[in-house]
Amino acid sequence: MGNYYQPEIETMPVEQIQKLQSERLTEQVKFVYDNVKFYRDRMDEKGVKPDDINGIEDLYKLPFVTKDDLRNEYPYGLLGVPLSDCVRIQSTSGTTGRRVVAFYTQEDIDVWDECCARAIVAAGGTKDDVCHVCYGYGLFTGGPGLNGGSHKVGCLTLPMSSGNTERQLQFMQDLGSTILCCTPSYAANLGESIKERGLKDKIKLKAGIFGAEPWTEEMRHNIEETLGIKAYDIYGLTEISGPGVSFECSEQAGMHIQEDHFIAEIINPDTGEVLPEGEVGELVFTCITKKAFPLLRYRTRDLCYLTRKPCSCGRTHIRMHKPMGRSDDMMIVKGVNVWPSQIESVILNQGYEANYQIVVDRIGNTDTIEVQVELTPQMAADSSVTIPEREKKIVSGLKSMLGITVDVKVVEPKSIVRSEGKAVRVVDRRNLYC
Ligand code: DLL
Repeated sequence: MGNYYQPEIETMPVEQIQKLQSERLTEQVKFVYDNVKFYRDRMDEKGVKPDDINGIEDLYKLPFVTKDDLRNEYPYGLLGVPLSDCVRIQSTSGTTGRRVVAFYTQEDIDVWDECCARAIVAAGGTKDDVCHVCYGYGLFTGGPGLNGGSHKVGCLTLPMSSGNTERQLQFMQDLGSTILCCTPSYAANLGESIKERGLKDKIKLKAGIFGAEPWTEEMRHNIEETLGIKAYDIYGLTEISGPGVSFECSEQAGMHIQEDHFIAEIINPDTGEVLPEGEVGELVFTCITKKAFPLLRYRTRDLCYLTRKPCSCGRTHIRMHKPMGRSDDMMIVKGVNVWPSQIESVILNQGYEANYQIVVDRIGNTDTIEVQVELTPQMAADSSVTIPEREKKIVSGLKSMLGITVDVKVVEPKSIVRSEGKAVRVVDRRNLYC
């Protein structure tokens, strides 16, 4: 293993991990109760006092935190430390209304970097590697997270960011990149470009660390074959820090959750009841070391199950199966989190009615998204605005709402099939969850 494998933590006997979690949770609950009014009010409402939480067995007593809570408390309502102790923000994709801004102290960043460093080492990374990071940099956590982890491991770090495939391939060859970090769809794209240009022999990649969006085992095999690498999954979310909340080891049999920093639970998304190991439900995280943005029992909306079956890599941290779906309607399209309600609000704001359909597909390795919007009868009778003009205006509204370009097709009144039950707003043909 490389120089950032931490066996004393990563292979700690389960009872010891749980003891550590209990100590950290107890402290963290006191910390948030004293420092965050939101938690104080919520716990008081539920009649829970910090003294009632003496270990992980008491976790269920705490209230959940949801994405709506984060929006309501935007921007500073969940801060656990004075703003002057924060050194960074990161943010989810989406609109002003939907955006979540997460804050970090320097210690929070150090922990996050450490989590990503462990993921890189688990993928075989050492200080001799050249780590090619083409997740986006900026507000998105992918680039900054893997960048920080790569520094910690001591790899030569290429902060490429996303896009500009020609430049990616040039640097990959010239600087001998050995570890590739990007979304699986971009990895597949790069693989295709390498194949088309006959560059496979000039590429030294040995491993890839891919996440931020769902991907199937078939996609993993294709990427492994075209790039000649082993492809490792990595999971995370902005609210909880970013990539590296969990990661795959060489067994590729679920992602180890970094239990010294996060406690995972699986709940029934309808009732909130905690489910036993092995059952599929909504993943919930409690951060036990983060100070600036300390989320307790945060509902991720990702559906999966947990397992503590021993892993032959020696790591004892619990594993999560890759997300098998979501308990809300969020889609990840071209790497961006998209809610149908965002699309609806743009359409309604431009005077259309809620007769629309969103069709998401994947052509080659690229996501496509088309929104079909129905004209109202009045609009159809109004010849002063042409259909292309209408489409252009919706495309531009959606671009500023979502940050991605969406194809728009304005269609005749009554041409979108009316549903007799729930409207089918989204047709996702990608089959991403396996
Ligand atoms: O996607 C953080 C990240 C960056 C993870 C780079 C891995 C690599 P968000 O933009 O906040 O953060 O999106 C979080 O993306 O709740 C999942 O639904 C989805 N997601 C993240 N990783 C995976 C994965 C980053 N490996 C949301 N498989 C999460 C499936 C994933 N879905």
